Amino acid sequence: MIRGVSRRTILLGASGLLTSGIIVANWPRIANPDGGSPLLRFGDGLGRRALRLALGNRPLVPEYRLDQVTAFPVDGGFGSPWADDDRSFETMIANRFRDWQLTVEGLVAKPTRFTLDEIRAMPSRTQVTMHCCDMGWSAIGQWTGVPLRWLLEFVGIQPKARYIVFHCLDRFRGQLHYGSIDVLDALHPQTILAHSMNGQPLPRGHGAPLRLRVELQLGYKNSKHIDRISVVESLAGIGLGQGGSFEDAGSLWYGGW
Ligand SMILES: Nc1nc2c(c(=O)[nH]1)N[C@H]1C(S)=C(S)[C@@H](COP(=O)(O)O)O[C@H]1N2
Ligand SMILES: [Mo]
Repeated sequence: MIRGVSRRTILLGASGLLTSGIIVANWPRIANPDGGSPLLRFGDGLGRRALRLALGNRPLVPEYRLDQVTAFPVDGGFGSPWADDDRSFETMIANRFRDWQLTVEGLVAKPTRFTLDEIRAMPSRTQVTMHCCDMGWSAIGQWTGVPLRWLLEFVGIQPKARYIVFHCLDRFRGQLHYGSIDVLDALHPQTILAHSMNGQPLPRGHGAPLRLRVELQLGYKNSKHIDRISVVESLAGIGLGQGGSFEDAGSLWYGGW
Protein backbone atom coordinates (compact mmCIF):
# COMPACT_ATOMS: atom_id res chain seq x y z
CA MET A 1 0.00 0.00 0.00
CA ILE A 2 1.01 3.51 -0.51
CA ARG A 3 0.29 5.52 2.59
CA GLY A 4 1.42 9.11 3.07
CA VAL A 5 5.02 8.86 1.95
CA SER A 6 4.78 7.07 -1.32
CA ARG A 7 6.09 3.60 -1.90
CA ARG A 8 8.11 5.12 -4.71
CA THR A 9 10.27 7.14 -2.32
CA ILE A 10 11.17 4.00 -0.46
CA LEU A 11 11.59 1.88 -3.54
CA LEU A 12 13.73 4.43 -5.33
CA GLY A 13 15.97 4.57 -2.28
CA ALA A 14 16.34 0.83 -2.39
CA SER A 15 16.34 0.47 -6.15
CA GLY A 16 20.05 -0.23 -6.41
CA LEU A 17 19.66 -3.04 -3.95
CA LEU A 18 16.53 -4.33 -5.63
CA THR A 19 18.19 -4.45 -9.01
CA SER A 20 21.10 -6.46 -7.73
CA GLY A 21 18.82 -8.45 -5.44
CA ILE A 22 18.48 -11.25 -7.93
CA ILE A 23 22.20 -11.90 -7.74
CA VAL A 24 22.50 -11.43 -4.00
CA ALA A 25 19.45 -13.47 -3.11
CA ASN A 26 19.84 -16.36 -5.52
CA TRP A 27 23.40 -16.82 -6.50
CA PRO A 28 24.83 -17.95 -3.17
CA ARG A 29 22.49 -20.92 -3.40
CA ILE A 30 23.95 -22.11 -6.69
CA ALA A 31 27.50 -20.82 -6.38
CA ASN A 32 30.45 -22.99 -5.39
CA PRO A 33 31.21 -22.72 -1.69
CA ASP A 34 34.86 -21.89 -2.45
CA GLY A 35 33.85 -18.35 -3.40
CA GLY A 36 35.87 -18.40 -6.62
CA SER A 37 32.75 -19.41 -8.47
CA PRO A 38 32.77 -18.79 -12.20
CA LEU A 39 28.99 -18.41 -11.81
CA LEU A 40 29.52 -15.27 -9.75
CA ARG A 41 31.73 -13.78 -12.45
CA PHE A 42 29.68 -14.84 -15.42
CA GLY A 43 27.00 -12.26 -14.55
CA ASP A 44 29.44 -9.35 -14.74
CA GLY A 45 28.28 -6.89 -17.33
CA LEU A 46 24.88 -8.49 -17.80
CA GLY A 47 21.79 -6.39 -17.28
CA ARG A 48 18.92 -7.72 -15.19
CA ARG A 49 17.03 -8.96 -18.21
CA ALA A 50 20.00 -10.83 -19.63
CA LEU A 51 20.73 -12.24 -16.20
CA ARG A 52 17.23 -13.58 -15.82
CA LEU A 53 17.40 -15.19 -19.24
CA ALA A 54 20.73 -16.72 -18.37
CA LEU A 55 19.47 -18.05 -15.05
CA GLY A 56 16.30 -19.50 -16.52
CA ASN A 57 14.92 -21.88 -13.95
CA ARG A 58 15.62 -20.15 -10.71
CA PRO A 59 16.19 -22.06 -7.47
CA LEU A 60 13.59 -22.37 -4.76
CA VAL A 61 13.43 -19.75 -2.02
CA PRO A 62 13.87 -21.06 1.54
CA GLU A 63 10.96 -22.84 3.16
CA TYR A 64 10.41 -22.94 6.90
CA ARG A 65 8.99 -25.35 9.46
CA LEU A 66 5.39 -25.02 10.60
CA ASP A 67 6.54 -24.06 14.12
CA GLN A 68 8.32 -21.05 12.58
CA VAL A 69 5.04 -19.49 11.39
CA THR A 70 4.62 -15.98 12.83
CA ALA A 71 1.83 -13.48 13.32
CA PHE A 72 0.92 -12.00 9.93
CA PRO A 73 -0.16 -8.35 9.46
CA VAL A 74 -2.79 -7.39 6.90
CA ASP A 75 -1.61 -4.93 4.25
CA GLY A 76 -4.28 -3.62 1.90
CA GLY A 77 -7.34 -5.31 0.48
CA PHE A 78 -10.53 -6.26 2.32
CA GLY A 79 -10.13 -6.38 6.07
CA SER A 80 -7.40 -3.76 6.18
CA PRO A 81 -8.13 -0.49 7.94
CA TRP A 82 -7.68 1.50 4.72
CA ALA A 83 -9.80 -0.74 2.45
CA ASP A 84 -12.85 0.60 0.66
CA ASP A 85 -16.10 -0.71 2.10
CA ASP A 86 -17.69 -3.17 -0.28
CA ARG A 87 -21.06 -4.76 0.29
CA SER A 88 -20.74 -7.23 -2.55
CA PHE A 89 -17.63 -8.63 -0.93
CA GLU A 90 -19.47 -8.98 2.38
CA THR A 91 -22.14 -10.96 0.55
CA MET A 92 -19.50 -13.19 -1.04
CA ILE A 93 -17.95 -13.86 2.39
CA ALA A 94 -21.37 -14.68 3.82
CA ASN A 95 -22.01 -17.09 0.92
CA ARG A 96 -18.56 -18.62 1.37
CA PHE A 97 -17.77 -17.60 -2.19
CA ARG A 98 -20.28 -20.01 -3.72
CA ASP A 99 -21.21 -17.25 -6.21
CA TRP A 100 -17.56 -16.43 -6.95
CA GLN A 101 -15.70 -17.85 -9.95
CA LEU A 102 -12.18 -17.48 -11.21
CA THR A 103 -12.04 -16.53 -14.88
CA VAL A 104 -8.91 -17.48 -16.82
CA GLU A 105 -8.80 -15.83 -20.22
CA GLY A 106 -6.63 -14.16 -22.81
CA LEU A 107 -3.88 -16.00 -24.69
CA VAL A 108 -5.03 -19.47 -23.67
CA ALA A 109 -6.42 -22.38 -25.67
CA LYS A 110 -9.41 -22.91 -23.36
CA PRO A 111 -10.68 -19.81 -21.55
CA THR A 112 -12.30 -21.26 -18.42
CA ARG A 113 -14.19 -20.37 -15.25
CA PHE A 114 -13.56 -22.30 -12.08
CA THR A 115 -15.49 -22.48 -8.83
CA LEU A 116 -13.64 -22.40 -5.53
CA ASP A 117 -14.46 -26.07 -4.97
CA GLU A 118 -12.92 -26.92 -8.33
CA ILE A 119 -9.78 -24.99 -7.42
CA ARG A 120 -9.59 -26.69 -4.04
CA ALA A 121 -9.78 -30.07 -5.80
CA MET A 122 -6.80 -29.29 -8.05
CA PRO A 123 -3.31 -30.62 -7.30
CA SER A 124 -1.86 -28.44 -4.58
CA ARG A 125 1.43 -27.40 -3.06
CA THR A 126 1.89 -26.39 0.56
CA GLN A 127 4.79 -24.11 1.48
CA VAL A 128 5.91 -22.20 4.57
CA THR A 129 7.62 -19.05 3.34
CA MET A 130 8.72 -15.59 4.38
CA HIS A 131 6.74 -12.62 3.08
CA CYS A 132 8.61 -9.32 2.92
CA CYS A 133 6.67 -6.08 2.57
CA ASP A 134 8.70 -3.21 1.16
CA MET A 135 7.18 -0.99 3.85
CA GLY A 136 9.48 -2.72 6.33
CA TRP A 137 7.91 -5.80 7.85
CA SER A 138 8.16 -9.51 7.24
CA ALA A 139 6.22 -12.56 8.38
CA ILE A 140 6.21 -16.32 7.89
CA GLY A 141 3.07 -18.15 6.84
CA GLN A 142 1.96 -21.48 5.44
CA TRP A 143 0.20 -21.39 2.09
CA THR A 144 -1.66 -24.08 0.16
CA GLY A 145 -2.84 -23.74 -3.40
CA VAL A 146 -2.66 -24.85 -6.99
CA PRO A 147 0.65 -24.21 -8.75
CA LEU A 148 0.02 -21.47 -11.31
CA ARG A 149 2.00 -23.57 -13.77
CA TRP A 150 -0.52 -26.40 -13.43
CA LEU A 151 -3.43 -24.06 -14.08
CA LEU A 152 -1.75 -22.46 -17.09
CA GLU A 153 -0.99 -25.86 -18.57
CA PHE A 154 -4.59 -26.89 -17.94
CA VAL A 155 -6.00 -23.96 -19.95
CA GLY A 156 -3.17 -24.16 -22.49
CA ILE A 157 -0.99 -21.07 -22.55
CA GLN A 158 -0.16 -19.77 -26.04
CA PRO A 159 3.47 -19.29 -27.13
CA LYS A 160 3.24 -15.51 -27.49
CA ALA A 161 2.06 -15.09 -23.88
CA ARG A 162 4.45 -12.95 -21.84
CA TYR A 163 2.61 -11.74 -18.75
CA ILE A 164 -0.02 -13.04 -16.35
CA VAL A 165 -2.33 -10.29 -15.09
CA PHE A 166 -4.28 -10.71 -11.85
CA HIS A 167 -7.50 -8.73 -11.54
CA CYS A 168 -8.74 -8.30 -7.98
CA LEU A 169 -12.01 -7.49 -6.23
CA ASP A 170 -10.75 -4.60 -4.10
CA ARG A 171 -10.02 -1.06 -5.14
CA PHE A 172 -6.85 1.00 -5.02
CA ARG A 173 -7.33 4.74 -5.43
CA GLY A 174 -10.81 4.09 -6.76
CA GLN A 175 -9.84 1.57 -9.45
CA LEU A 176 -10.07 -2.20 -9.22
CA HIS A 177 -6.71 -3.48 -8.03
CA TYR A 178 -4.56 -5.45 -10.46
CA GLY A 179 -1.04 -6.82 -10.67
CA SER A 180 1.13 -8.85 -13.02
CA ILE A 181 4.12 -11.16 -13.25
CA ASP A 182 5.97 -12.56 -16.25
CA VAL A 183 5.59 -16.10 -17.54
CA LEU A 184 9.00 -17.07 -16.16
CA ASP A 185 7.98 -16.32 -12.57
CA ALA A 186 4.52 -17.79 -13.21
CA LEU A 187 6.09 -21.16 -14.03
CA HIS A 188 8.28 -21.24 -10.88
CA PRO A 189 7.32 -24.20 -8.67
CA GLN A 190 6.66 -21.99 -5.63
CA THR A 191 4.33 -19.65 -7.52
CA ILE A 192 0.87 -20.77 -6.43
CA LEU A 193 -2.69 -19.53 -6.27
CA ALA A 194 -3.32 -19.99 -2.58
CA HIS A 195 -6.79 -20.82 -1.24
CA SER A 196 -5.59 -21.65 2.29
CA MET A 197 -3.34 -20.06 4.89
CA ASN A 198 -2.03 -21.94 7.92
CA GLY A 199 -4.38 -24.82 7.12
CA GLN A 200 -7.55 -22.69 7.02
CA PRO A 201 -9.49 -21.14 4.14
CA LEU A 202 -7.80 -17.86 3.22
CA PRO A 203 -8.99 -15.24 5.74
CA ARG A 204 -10.65 -12.06 4.47
CA GLY A 205 -7.63 -9.87 5.22
CA HIS A 206 -5.14 -12.21 3.60
CA GLY A 207 -6.82 -12.32 0.22
CA ALA A 208 -10.00 -14.43 0.29
CA PRO A 209 -10.99 -16.32 -1.69
CA LEU A 210 -7.80 -16.69 -3.75
CA ARG A 211 -4.43 -14.96 -3.79
CA LEU A 212 -1.13 -15.17 -5.57
CA ARG A 213 1.97 -16.35 -3.74
CA VAL A 214 4.95 -15.37 -5.88
CA GLU A 215 7.72 -16.17 -3.46
CA LEU A 216 10.43 -14.73 -5.71
CA GLN A 217 9.06 -11.23 -5.15
CA LEU A 218 8.16 -8.76 -2.42
CA GLY A 219 4.80 -8.56 -0.68
CA TYR A 220 3.11 -6.04 -2.94
CA LYS A 221 3.36 -8.39 -5.94
CA ASN A 222 1.31 -11.04 -4.11
CA SER A 223 -2.13 -10.04 -5.43
CA LYS A 224 -5.07 -10.83 -3.13
CA HIS A 225 -8.83 -11.27 -3.78
CA ILE A 226 -8.27 -12.46 -7.36
CA ASP A 227 -11.28 -13.17 -9.56
CA ARG A 228 -9.80 -12.95 -13.06
CA ILE A 229 -6.52 -13.97 -14.61
CA SER A 230 -5.65 -12.66 -18.02
CA VAL A 231 -2.76 -13.99 -20.08
CA VAL A 232 -1.35 -11.24 -22.29
CA GLU A 233 1.48 -10.34 -24.62
CA SER A 234 1.77 -6.74 -23.44
CA LEU A 235 0.86 -4.73 -20.35
CA ALA A 236 0.07 -1.65 -22.41
CA GLY A 237 -3.57 -0.66 -22.29
CA ILE A 238 -4.22 -2.26 -18.90
CA GLY A 239 -4.70 0.40 -16.23
CA LEU A 240 -2.01 3.02 -16.81
CA GLY A 241 0.15 0.42 -18.54
CA GLN A 242 2.76 -0.13 -15.84
CA GLY A 243 1.64 -3.66 -14.93
CA GLY A 244 -0.27 -3.04 -11.72
CA SER A 245 -2.08 -0.59 -9.47
CA PHE A 246 0.99 0.00 -7.32
CA GLU A 247 3.22 0.19 -10.39
CA ASP A 248 0.86 2.74 -11.97
CA ALA A 249 1.45 4.77 -8.78
CA GLY A 250 5.24 4.50 -9.03
CA SER A 251 6.38 1.13 -7.65
CA LEU A 252 8.86 -0.96 -9.58
CA TRP A 253 7.27 -3.66 -11.69
CA TYR A 254 9.80 -6.32 -10.68
CA GLY A 255 9.67 -6.60 -6.91
CA GLY A 256 12.72 -8.80 -6.45
CA TRP A 257 14.41 -9.09 -3.08
N1 LIG B 1 -5.69 -7.06 -4.12
C1 LIG B 1 -4.70 -6.62 -3.34
N2 LIG B 1 -3.60 -7.37 -3.22
C2 LIG B 1 -2.60 -6.98 -2.41
C3 LIG B 1 -2.65 -5.75 -1.73
C4 LIG B 1 -3.81 -4.97 -1.89
O1 LIG B 1 -3.95 -3.88 -1.31
N3 LIG B 1 -4.83 -5.44 -2.69
N4 LIG B 1 -1.60 -5.37 -0.92
C5 LIG B 1 -0.29 -5.99 -1.21
C6 LIG B 1 0.73 -5.75 -0.20
S1 LIG B 1 1.45 -4.22 -0.19
C7 LIG B 1 1.19 -6.74 0.62
S2 LIG B 1 2.53 -6.54 1.64
C8 LIG B 1 0.50 -8.04 0.68
C9 LIG B 1 0.02 -8.24 2.09
O2 LIG B 1 -0.55 -9.50 2.26
P1 LIG B 1 -1.26 -9.76 3.65
O3 LIG B 1 -2.35 -8.77 3.84
O4 LIG B 1 -1.73 -11.18 3.60
O5 LIG B 1 -0.20 -9.56 4.72
O6 LIG B 1 -0.60 -8.13 -0.20
C10 LIG B 1 -0.41 -7.48 -1.43
N5 LIG B 1 -1.52 -7.79 -2.29
MO1 LIG C 1 3.10 -4.39 1.48
